[in-house]
Amino acid sequence: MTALDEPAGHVQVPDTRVVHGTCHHDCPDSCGWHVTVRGGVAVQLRGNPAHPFSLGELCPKVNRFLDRVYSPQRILTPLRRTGPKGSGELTPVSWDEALGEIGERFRAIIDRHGPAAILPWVSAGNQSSLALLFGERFWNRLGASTTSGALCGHVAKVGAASTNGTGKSLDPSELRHSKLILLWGTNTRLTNRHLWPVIEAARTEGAQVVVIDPIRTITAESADWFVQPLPGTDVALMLAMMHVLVRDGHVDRAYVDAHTVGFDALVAHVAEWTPQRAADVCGLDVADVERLAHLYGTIRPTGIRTLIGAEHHEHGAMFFRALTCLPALVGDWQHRGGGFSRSVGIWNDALTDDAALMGGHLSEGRRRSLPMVHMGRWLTDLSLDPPVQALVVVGGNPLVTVPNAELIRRGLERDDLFTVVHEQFLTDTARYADLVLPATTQIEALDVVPSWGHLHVGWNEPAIAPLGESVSNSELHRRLATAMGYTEPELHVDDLTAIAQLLPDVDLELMRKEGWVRAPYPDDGRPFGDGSFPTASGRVELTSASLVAAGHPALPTFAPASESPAGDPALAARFPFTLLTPKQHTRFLNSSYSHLPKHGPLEGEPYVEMVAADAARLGLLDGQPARVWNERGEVLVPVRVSERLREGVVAVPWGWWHDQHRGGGSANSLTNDALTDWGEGVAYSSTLVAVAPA
Ligand SMILES: Nc1nc2c(c(=O)[nH]1)N[C@H]1C(S)=C(S)[C@@H](COP(=O)(O)OP(=O)(O)OC[C@H]3O[C@@H](n4cnc5c(=O)[nH]c(N)nc54)[C@H](O)[C@@H]3O)O[C@H]1N2
Ligand SMILES: Nc1nc2c(c(=O)[nH]1)N[C@H]1C(S)=C(S)[C@@H](COP(=O)(O)OP(=O)(O)OC[C@H]3O[C@@H](n4cnc5c(=O)[nH]c(N)nc54)[C@H](O)[C@@H]3O)O[C@H]1N2
Ligand code: SF4
Ligand SMILES: [Mo]
Repeated sequence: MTALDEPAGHVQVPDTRVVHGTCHHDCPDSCGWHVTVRGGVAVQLRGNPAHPFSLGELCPKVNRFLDRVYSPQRILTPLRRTGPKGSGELTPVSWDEALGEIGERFRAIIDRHGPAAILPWVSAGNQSSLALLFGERFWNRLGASTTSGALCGHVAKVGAASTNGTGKSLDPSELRHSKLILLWGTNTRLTNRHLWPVIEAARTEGAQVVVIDPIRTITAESADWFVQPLPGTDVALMLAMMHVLVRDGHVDRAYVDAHTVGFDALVAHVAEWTPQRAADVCGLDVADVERLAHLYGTIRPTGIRTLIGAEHHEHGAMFFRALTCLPALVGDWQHRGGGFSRSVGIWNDALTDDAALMGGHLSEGRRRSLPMVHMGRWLTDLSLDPPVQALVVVGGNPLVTVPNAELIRRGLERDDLFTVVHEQFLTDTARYADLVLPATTQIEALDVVPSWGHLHVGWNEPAIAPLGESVSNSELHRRLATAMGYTEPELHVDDLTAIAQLLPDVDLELMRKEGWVRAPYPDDGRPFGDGSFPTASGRVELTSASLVAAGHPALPTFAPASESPAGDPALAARFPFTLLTPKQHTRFLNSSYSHLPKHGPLEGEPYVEMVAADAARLGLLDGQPARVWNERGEVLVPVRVSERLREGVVAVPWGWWHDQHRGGGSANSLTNDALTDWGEGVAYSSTLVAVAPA
């Protein structure tokens, strides 16, 4: 059925209503939308013009969201595997049968191995609060293992917190007050499109925009100036900027004396980081290093905007540690529009009681935790005590989204692993499930959506009833609790009650009517306007005793990634290219949409992008099939010759499913599953590959 078709035998009902909701995708914009419903069918989904951040616009993915909702490929009943794992051969079963089987398998595993042998793997396919967090009540009660670290965002937070004592940063909408905007490792026009008008507004007031990225992205194309360092080298660039700030007298000494610790040690440390040294490490002209430092030293206020691109390296936390030293040196936190801006989800903490929603008190002891990123490793490690015997994937497609995917595939192939996937579609991961359970889409379930790109928590009113037998994430976990015979009332509360527990001080009727509630944020726009920082010293820690205690350098320090040309020349002799796998498509949101007919095919097929000089050296022509490989896996993709990269750097776009690549595999068949320096994030971009004609 398509969005505009009425169900068979349906008689047109005159009542048409408009329901407001909030996009659930793991995207900073958390747009507000209006769904027009006629006779129980959603017939139109459009941006809500009153939404304070998205102002009525959605995006090329979600403009066609109803194609997703009413896709003939939607999973609408529980399914049980009938063929080999990975074959995707499944047959419909009832919820009773599916839950009966889960209860039986879980009890047997608990008897033999204990509850820690069961692991929920929850990702942000739906980042609404109930979808993401309510299920934790059940897993706490069960005593299942849990995952630590994250695929996205956590490293930026802990890196920033090691300098400032908190991951809090500037509301990105405050960039309209900046006079210099550094978009450092973020592709705003693609990944955070509703922020672009704010940047354009600052520009009309005279702000300059500089993009710092190893790829000449569409955002770089729109900048006043584009700086293109080699991947993973930015910390060297920051140290040279500090060197110039000191050398040329651009440090705000009064601010530094009052609000930082370790300045003298930093000055000694950066003395060796001449612009020439950084230029050599980053592959930049020394004049460009000087110019960037000069602009930063002389233009107040400067707003530095960054998201996730730079986090996905072995030294991802150090990037944020070093970056957050810069605003303190120039005193930028004093000025409206000065400082640095990452995810602002943390400001919602003043409204949301996540702990109450997750029900930690239901857990009898500490739950074992395994790094989210190391999925392939722990799924294939039978020496773990206990080994993972049951995996429940909710809101994630790890075979496409997690590094070292071929190792994950080997884990998912284990005959003795009981895998349950709660999904809307038969994803690459769901094809390996013993049971696939049908999930609702955002217009079918009540929820609230905290944003990480603006300060509004959005209300999401269900517009239509769940399609088929699909259930929301919260309903799934209520049913799992029933299947296990758990009777604690917290496990069975309805969605509205759970939302009230999450937002104890919010007038929910008002929020429901208006569509959102704004998180508290300083009126004068300055997150650290009073000059105090929640570190041990109460100041910005240019030197950090707590980092030293955790085994890290006291000062911001550059080191090449272990898997990089400078970090391992012997490996680089075999795999000479650094691989980037950025978000590239206007019609994809992470792994969602590439399989839908009005999304995927319009983006063409996945490819490996490289500059003409590299292609010529490899004997490859534009459009010719190439093999891209390393010791973890390979993909076969056509070559796209472009001028967007540096020599020695190639890019394979990410988000496509395995069957959309010739010969299977996907970008993450190649990527490095090393943990970041701290924060247990992913070093996706610390990856070396070889490329040759296929
Ligand atoms: N190589 C490489 N890999 C990356 C990245 C990269 O840049 N390069 N980026 C990383 C980043 S930043 C992120 S955040 C992750 C994202 O990784 P994921 O969170 O795994 O990816 P998504 O595609 O956002 O969502 C996964 C699934 O959630 C399902 N889903 C949507 N709504 C619901 C729901 O309400 N309930 C249930 N049960 N399922 C639902 C969708 O159908 C989809 O299949 O990927 C990471 N992986
Ligand atoms: N259209 C679309 N929008 C999305 C998504 C999507 O899949 N599609 N995903 C959403 C999600 S989950 C997230 S987390 C955000 C992420 O939003 P962004 O962080 O903006 O996106 P990324 O593509 O992960 O990385 C941004 C840039 O970092 C660059 N980069 C990589 N390594 C380095 C480095 O060493 N130094 C520097 N300076 N730059 C580097 C990449 O080349 C890339 O252009 O986007 C969200 N929005
Ligand atoms: S995916 Fe992002 S930009 Fe698109 S509608 Fe959702 S929140 Fe807005
Ligand atoms: Mo993300």
